[in-house]
Order: sequence, then C-alpha cells, then structure tokens
Amino acid sequence: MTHVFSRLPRDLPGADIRIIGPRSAGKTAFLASLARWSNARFDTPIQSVHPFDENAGKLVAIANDILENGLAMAPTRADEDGNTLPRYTLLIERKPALFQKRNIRLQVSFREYAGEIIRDLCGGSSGINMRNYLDDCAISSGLLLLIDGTSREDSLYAQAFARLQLELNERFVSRNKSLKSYRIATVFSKAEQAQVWIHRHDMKKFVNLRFPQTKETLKIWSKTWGCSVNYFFCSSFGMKGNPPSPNVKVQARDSGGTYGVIANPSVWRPFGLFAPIFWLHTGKDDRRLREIEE
Ligand SMILES: Nc1nc2c(ncn2[C@@H]2O[C@H](COP(=O)(O)OP(=O)(O)O)[C@@H](O)[C@H]2O)c(=O)[nH]1
Ligand SMILES: [Mg+2]
Repeated sequence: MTHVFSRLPRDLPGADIRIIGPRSAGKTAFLASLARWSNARFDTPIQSVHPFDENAGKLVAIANDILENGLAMAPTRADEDGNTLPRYTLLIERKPALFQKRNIRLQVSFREYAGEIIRDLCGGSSGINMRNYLDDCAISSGLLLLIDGTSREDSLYAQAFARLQLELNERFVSRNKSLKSYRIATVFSKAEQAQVWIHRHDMKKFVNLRFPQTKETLKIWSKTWGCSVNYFFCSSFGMKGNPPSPNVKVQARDSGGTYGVIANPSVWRPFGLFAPIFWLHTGKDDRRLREIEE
C-alpha cells in the first residue's frame, strides 16, 4: 500500500491567474487549447489536464465544437461587469522533474478579461466596469499578459500596462499585498506565424524589435515593485507537417494582429501553453515546457 500511496501526485497550492490582453489576442483560444490539450507528444513533461469545474468543461466544448470545426471564436462578451466573469478551473498534472518521484498536481483557475480593458486603460470608455476588473485582478495570484505576437500596437500596450501597474499598485498597497512576490508572465501568442517563428530562439531580439515600449514599461514595473517579469512564446494552433508550417488558415491581418482558424484539426498540437503557468506559480523557468517542436 505504501508503494501505491507514495505515487500519488503531490498537490501544489492552488493558483488563480488573470489573462489580460487586447481583443483577439487569442485569450479564449489559449484557454480552450489548454483545456483540450490535443495530440500531446509522448515525451511531454505534462501528464494530464482535466477540467475541474463546469466552466472548464465549457472550454473543452469550445475547443471541440469551435476549433475543430474550423469556426472562428465569438469575442468574449464586453458588457460583463467584471464580477460575474466566469472562472475556469483546470487540474494540471505534470510528470516528476529530474530526481523527483512523484507527479506534481496544480489546480489553476483563470479569468479572461474582455480585451476592451486595454483601450480603457489608455483612457477609452468601452462601457466595461474597469474598477471591478481591477479589484478582481488585485486578488489574483499572478498575471498573464497575452499579446498577439504579430500585432504592431506596441505603444498602446505599453501605455495600458503602465496604467495597469498604477491601478494595481494602489490596490496592493491598501491590501498589504507583497509587490515583490508578484509575477507577470508576458506571453506572445500566434508564435507559429512566420514573423514570430523566425525569432523563436531569441526572445530578447524579438521583444527589442517588435515590442520595445512594452518591454520598457514592464522593466520599470518590475524595478518599481521588485517583482519578476518573464517572456514566453505560445501558439494555440501550433505547426503541422514536415517541413513544419503554421497549422492556421489565416483569414485577415491588421495592425492588431492575425485572425484565422485552425487548418488541420487532426494534427492540432499547441505549444508553449504550460510554461508561463508553471512559472507564474513556482517562479521556476522550466526549459522543457518551453521547448518548441520543429
Ligand atoms: N494564427 C493564430 N491565430 C490564433 C491563435 N489563437 C487564436 N487565434 C485567432 O485569433 C483570433 C482571436 O482569438 P480569440 O481566442 O477569440 O481571442 P480573444 O479575443 O483574446 O479571446 C481568432 O481569429 C482566433 O482564431 C493562434 O495560436 N494562432
Ligand atoms: Mg475571448
């Protein structure tokens, strides 16, 4: 019996993450692909992903019905007041790291904010209740900023995140929450697109070229708080074939980024989704979770 028990996964304390990014950054696709986690490689460090609540079950349904049928996703409703936004909870189990015997299990909840918040942080007024969003954000355990890697709106994001820092600062200080221990994962989505893919091994160069102002804002943020900021690439749709090409039927492009649907659902294999989540939770940058298959 001891033998059996010793193999039970070790539970990490729960995580509660907020995903913030402009409209169409791929936030819903990120969550749906995570929940669906299709065609995993046999040697992936991840053991399993299970929906933990009803909302997460809906994500799987979104993934199945919408992505696999090649339909585009409906935008996240913008009229939400921020209090009633759904929380999606997943149970993620990962295989033992080197020299460890047991799997590790993480129960992680997410809330995805309407993309309108980015413009509102820059002085817009889309009608969302930004105060509610920000109050909710201030109780999260970590922040995942999701940016379409193909977008060209660096200065907008820089401005929005600078304001976000000020707003959260106020709330954290009044709650006596530690600023130092906070982590911000900045994730560039749609990294299967050529203009991001060519930089996949050189994040620094990519950020300096495409998002210098955002980088500067986040540098100031991390200095001011003494907190950690880290950068990641991901793709909810991934690559297909050999030689690999983006598994995406692109429908439109503009300065906001790339819009499209999955090209071949049967070989759908996202990449880069787990690395920011585990980093946000543990502060450890796991190279294996960052690996991009070519
Ligand atoms: N190329 C590409 N397109 C994506 C990816 N993820 C989402 N999209 C597309 O980006 C658009 C917006 O996605 P969605 O998840 O609704 O964005 P949200 O508004 O941030 O929730 C849709 O056209 C998606 O099909 C991805 O990994 N690669
Ligand atoms: Mg959405």
